[in-house]
Amino acid sequence: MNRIRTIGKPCFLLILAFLQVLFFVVMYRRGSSKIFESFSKRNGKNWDYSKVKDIYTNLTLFTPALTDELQYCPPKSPLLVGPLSITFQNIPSLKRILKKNPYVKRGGLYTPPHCQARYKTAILIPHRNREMHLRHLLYYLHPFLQRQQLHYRIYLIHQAGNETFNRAKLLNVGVRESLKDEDWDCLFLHDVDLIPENDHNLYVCDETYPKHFSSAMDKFNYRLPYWSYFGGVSAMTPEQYMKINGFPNSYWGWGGEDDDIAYRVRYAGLKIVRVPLNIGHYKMVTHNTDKGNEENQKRFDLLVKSPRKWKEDGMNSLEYKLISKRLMYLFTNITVDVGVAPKDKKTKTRS
Ligand code: UDH
Ligand code: NGS
Repeated sequence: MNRIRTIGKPCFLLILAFLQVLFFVVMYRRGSSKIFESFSKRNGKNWDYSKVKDIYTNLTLFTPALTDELQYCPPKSPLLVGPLSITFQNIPSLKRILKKNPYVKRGGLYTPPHCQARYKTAILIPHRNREMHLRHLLYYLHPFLQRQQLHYRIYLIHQAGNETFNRAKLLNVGVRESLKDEDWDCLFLHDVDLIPENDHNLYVCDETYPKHFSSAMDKFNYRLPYWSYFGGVSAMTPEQYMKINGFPNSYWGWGGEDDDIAYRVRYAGLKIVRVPLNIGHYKMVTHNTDKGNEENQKRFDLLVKSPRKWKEDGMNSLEYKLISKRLMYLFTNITVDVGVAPKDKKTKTRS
């Protein structure tokens, strides 16, 4: 009874209102993700990104083991160095990348030569007309994954033709095609222009939930742009991917498909887990809007329909024409005809 009377008192309500205003001021001034970042820092190492290492340092010291019976790689790789020096000043040639990665086999496949890997990770990159970005990514990603002692393969899912780009559908194709090669533990859905800056950001899936890796991108001042953001780099086990029915095939052009995927995760009774902001640092190669990937004017309508559509638009309705699958020196190139956007789709150039 007494407590009810206290709650009813004007001074109590005033304090409550003050606390509420204070909460919003702090959130607004510092950015919510900055606040969560400080929580995450308490749990982890406070990395100093002004002290960086070359990604190839001492990498080739680990030569093939002399015996056929390899021991499991240690649970924590001794090759990890932390923050890495990433620059886009010179575009490395494929020949140079190849020379620096002598243990990478055709198709962009790697198995540690000195120990038996604990994880098998497939990297799936949606692609068209971004060859320069691809060279930067290959230069940094190969040694990054080798430092983590993973068994891995890099796949490029290349959209043939000049029709509107469809990132999500390309990733569905990548999942289907890569699982024909091997029983991957983990599927990485990786934009071509994002380079991880810290090799402690392990390219391994969370066993229970879909995981977002690019939680702190330089273009967003190393914060999350919004709470449910799931774009850039994320990863799922094949089981998680099938549980959300993969990605929607119906998003043509820029935007919204990553938000749809984030919704699907929830509809399927899962949640998104994230790499802490102090480790999930990524540098983006800056670029302009791509021709053929203009803003999708239908994306908000599609997002509204998402709760009804997710079970029928995805891996279970995926149709495409495989044009070729080539084992290049540093990656597997899957070229695919994903079809065209429905006729009534209107797109406009982003301003
Ligand atoms: N992609 C291609 N080719 C394209 C379009 C997209 O390869 O023509 C791939 C690529 O892997 C890229 C990903 O799809 O990283 C996502 O592309 P996006 O254009 O949706 O996202 P991104 O973050 O750029 O690369 C956002 C638009 C930037 C506009 C900047 C205007 N100042
Ligand atoms: C949101 C988009 C996402 C996009 C994110 C970041 O607004 O697809 O911005 O974009 N969602 C919708 O448009 C509904 S970025 O700054 O990387 O160009 O990923």
